[in-house]
Amino acid sequence: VEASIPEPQREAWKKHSAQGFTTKEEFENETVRHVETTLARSLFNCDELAAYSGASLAFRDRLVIEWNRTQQRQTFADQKRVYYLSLEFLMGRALDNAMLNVGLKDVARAGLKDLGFRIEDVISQEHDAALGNGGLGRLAACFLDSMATLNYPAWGYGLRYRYGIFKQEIVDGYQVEVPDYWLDFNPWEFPRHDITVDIQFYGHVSRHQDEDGKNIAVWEGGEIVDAVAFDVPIPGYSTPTTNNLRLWSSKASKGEFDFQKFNSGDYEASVGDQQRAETISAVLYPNDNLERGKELRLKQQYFWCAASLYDIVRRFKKSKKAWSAFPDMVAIQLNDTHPTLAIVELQRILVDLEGLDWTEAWDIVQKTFSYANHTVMPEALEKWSVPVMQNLLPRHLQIIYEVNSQFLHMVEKQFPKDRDMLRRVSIIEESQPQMVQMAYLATIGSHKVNGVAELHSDLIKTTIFKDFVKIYGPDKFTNVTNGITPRRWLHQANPRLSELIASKLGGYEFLTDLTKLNELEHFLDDKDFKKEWQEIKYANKVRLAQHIMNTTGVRVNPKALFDIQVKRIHEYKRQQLNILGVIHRYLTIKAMSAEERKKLAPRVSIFGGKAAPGYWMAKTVIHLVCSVGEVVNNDKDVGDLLKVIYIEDYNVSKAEIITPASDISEHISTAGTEASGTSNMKFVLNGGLIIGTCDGANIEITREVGESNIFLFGNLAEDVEDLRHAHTYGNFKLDPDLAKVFDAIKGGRFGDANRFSALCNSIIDQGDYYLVSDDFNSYIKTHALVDEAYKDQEAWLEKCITSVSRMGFFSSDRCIQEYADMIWNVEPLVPEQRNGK
Ligand code: GFP
Ligand code: GFP
Repeated sequence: VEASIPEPQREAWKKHSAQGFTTKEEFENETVRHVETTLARSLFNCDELAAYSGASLAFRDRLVIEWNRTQQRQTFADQKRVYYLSLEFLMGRALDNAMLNVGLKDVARAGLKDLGFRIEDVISQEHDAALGNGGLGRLAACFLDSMATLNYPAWGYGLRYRYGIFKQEIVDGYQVEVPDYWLDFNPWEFPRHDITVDIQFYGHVSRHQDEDGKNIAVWEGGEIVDAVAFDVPIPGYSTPTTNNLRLWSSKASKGEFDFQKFNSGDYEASVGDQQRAETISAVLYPNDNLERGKELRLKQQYFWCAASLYDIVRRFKKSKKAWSAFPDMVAIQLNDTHPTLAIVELQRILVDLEGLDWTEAWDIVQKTFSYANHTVMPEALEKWSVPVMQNLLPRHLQIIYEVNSQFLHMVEKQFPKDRDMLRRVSIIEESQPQMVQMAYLATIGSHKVNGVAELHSDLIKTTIFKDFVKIYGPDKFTNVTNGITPRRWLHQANPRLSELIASKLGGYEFLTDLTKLNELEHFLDDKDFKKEWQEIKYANKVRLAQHIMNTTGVRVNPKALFDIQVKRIHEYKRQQLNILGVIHRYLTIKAMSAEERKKLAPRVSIFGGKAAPGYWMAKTVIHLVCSVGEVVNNDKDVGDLLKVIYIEDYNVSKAEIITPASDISEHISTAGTEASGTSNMKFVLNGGLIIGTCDGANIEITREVGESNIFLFGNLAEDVEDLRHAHTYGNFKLDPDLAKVFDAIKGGRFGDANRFSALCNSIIDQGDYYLVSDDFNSYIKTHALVDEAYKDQEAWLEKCITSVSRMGFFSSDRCIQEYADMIWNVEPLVPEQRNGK
C-alpha cells in the first residue's frame, strides 16, 4: 500500500500525529477548544447544545484516530471483509454509546461537571439518527456494534437520508407526521467528497464487438447521478477496533448540470435538475409491510447498491488478486431483499466491464452473497414491475432474464416431470404486468439464505422457499436467531442494573460474554441484592412516569404494574388485541365491588410506535388507544387502577427509557407472522417479564428462561391456516367477552363510534384475518394470571432475575459469531490493546 507522504517527511508527520484525549484534563481541554474554535462560541454563550457539540467533537477525534488505525490495519492484513448492505440503520444517539464503548464516560462526566454541565443534560441534546423503521433497522445497528466489538473487518453500507423516519405528533388523539430533519448538526459523519461515484439510470443497451471479437453489452445514454460517501465511525466496546458505516448521499453530477439551461437564463430549471438528483437520498420510505413498488424506491435501491459495489470492487482491485479470489476477500450480506440488485450489479461488472465469462462470473457472485429473510407475509415480499425495471435499468433486466433462464433450465433437468414447478420458481411472475420477485432472485444469487429465529427459518422452508429447498437441498437454508447488543440495551439503557450485576459477577465481562449472566442465579437468596434490584426497577419506573407526566400531563403511579407494548403499529403485531383487552379490563373494573377492586393490582397500559402514513387501520388503532385513554384516565371512579398512555414519537432514545421500566411487555403477534421480534429480548434482559404468543423468538426465549417465567397464550402457527379457512367458510363466532367490548365501542363510550367501525368490522365481519377473536379469551385469561403472579412480589422478582440470568443466548455477539462462522467464513482481526482502552 502506497503512502502519499514520502519517507523523509514521515517522521515529522508521525511526531505531530493526533492522539486524542485520555485524561479528564485533556478532555476538558479538547471540549473547550472545540467550543471556542470549531463552534466559535465562548464561555459567555455555551449552552447545553454547544457543550454537547464540544464533547462530541472531542470524542469524535478519539474515534477517528482509532478508525484510521483500524482501516490501515485491515488494509495491510489483506484478509476477507464483510460488507453489510442494509437500507436501514436505526442508530439512535451516538455520544453516550461512544463514551461507554471507549470506556471514558466517567472521565467525561467529571470533566463536564468541572465545566458546569450535567452529563445527562448534555447527552439528551442529541438528535436520534433514525434511518430506519423498526426491528430490521435496529438489528443492523446492533450488528454493527457486535462486528466492531468482536474485531471483525466489517463495513456497513447504507443511504444517508436527509429525512429519517418521520417525527410523530399526537394531535387530538390522531397521529400527525412531521418531517425529521436530523442533519442540522451531526458531528458523527465525515463527508468524503473525494469518494464520489457516477450512477447511471435509464438509457438503452447496445451490442458491440470488442478487440477479441467478443460480443459485449454496452449500457448507454440515460442520466448520471453522483453518489457521495459519508463515513460514520462505529466504535467497538472495549477494543480499539473502529469500523466504518458508509452512507451514500445523492447529488447532481457535475457533468449533468445543465449549463445550457443555466446560460440561457433558465436558472430555475437547472436547479430543478439538481433537486431531482438530490431527491434520491431525500427520504426513508415508511414501511407498512405492503410492497408498493414506487419507482423512486427502486432508484434508491440501485443507487445505493451500485455505489457500494463500485467501492467494494475498487478496494478489491487494489489487491491485484485474480477475480477468482473475490469471494475469499469479500462477503456481502443482504439485509432482506432491498439490496438484491447488488447481485445483478456484480454480475454486470464482472461480465460487461471486466470481461469474465458468464459462468465464471456467476460462480463468484453466488459465493459472495448471502441473504437474510425477515418476513413470510406475502404482501410484504418485494416485487418490481418488469416495465418499470426495463425503463430504469435495462441492462439489469436482461441479466435477470438470463439468470432466470439458466436457473429454469437447471430445474427442468432436475425435475423434468414437474412443469408447474417452473412456473412456481420463476423469478418472473407471469402477472399483468410481469413482476420480478426479488426474494427468488436473492435466493438464487446467494450461497446461504437464513431466517431470523428458529420457527421463522422453518417456516420459510415450508412456505415461500419450499421448492427451492427441493432444488438446492436443505443445506442452503439455515437459521441465525436474532440478537441485541447488551452494550446499548443493558449497560447504556440501564446503568444501575449493569453496575449491580457487575458488582456481583466481579466485573463487566458479561458485556462481552453475556452467558456469564448465568452466575446471577447464585444470588437468588441474597436479600440485599434482591432489594437493590427491586429499587432499581422502581427508579426506572419513576423515570418513565416522569417522562409520561412531562409529555402527556397524565400522572401514573410508579407502584402500578407497567404493561408496555412499543413497536411499529401493524395489524399483525396486534396492538388492537391489546387495546381491546384494556377495554375489557376497564369494563370489568367498572362492574367490580369495592372489595374486589382492593384485590386488583393497579395497571398502567403503555403504548408507543408509529403507523405508516398511508396505513389507515394502524392509525385507527392509535386513535382508539388515545380515545380510551381520554375516558379511562379521567374516570375518577377508576383512579389508579387503570391508566392508558400513548407515548408520542417512539424511537431508540425513548426505548432506552421505556425498556428498563417494564414489569410486563406485550409480544402478541398472530402466530407465524412475527419473524423474530427483538424488543422481547430487550425487555427480558432488563428484568421485565413478557406476555406473548408462540411466535418468533418468543419460543426460544421460553426455551431459555423456562415456561414458568413467561406468559404464553393463543393459537399456534400450525393452526392459523385452518382457523382462517374456517372463518371464510362461515364458522366464525365472535368471542362473547369481545362482543361486550365492541358493544361498548359501538355505544359511543369512547367517542364517535363511526371512527372505529372499520376496525371493529375487520374482526366482526371481514374474516378476522389476524385471529383477534380466536385468541381473545386466552389473552384475557393469561392477563388474569399476570395479575395473580404480580401479587407475590417476592416470587415475581425471582422470575425476573432468573430470566435475566438465562438471556445470554440473545446477545448479538452470539449471532454475529454464527454469521461469521457459518455464512461469511471470515476471521476477526484482533488489534494490540493500547493504554486507555
Ligand atoms: C483507503 C486507504 C486506506 C485508508 C482508508 C481510510 O482505503 O489506507 O486506511 O482509505 O482512509 F487505502 P480503501 O477505502 O481504498 O480501502
Ligand atoms: C422485522 C421482522 C421482525 C424481526 C426484525 C429483525 O422487523 O420480526 O425481528 O425484522 O429481523 F418483522 P420490522 O422491521 O418489521 O419491525
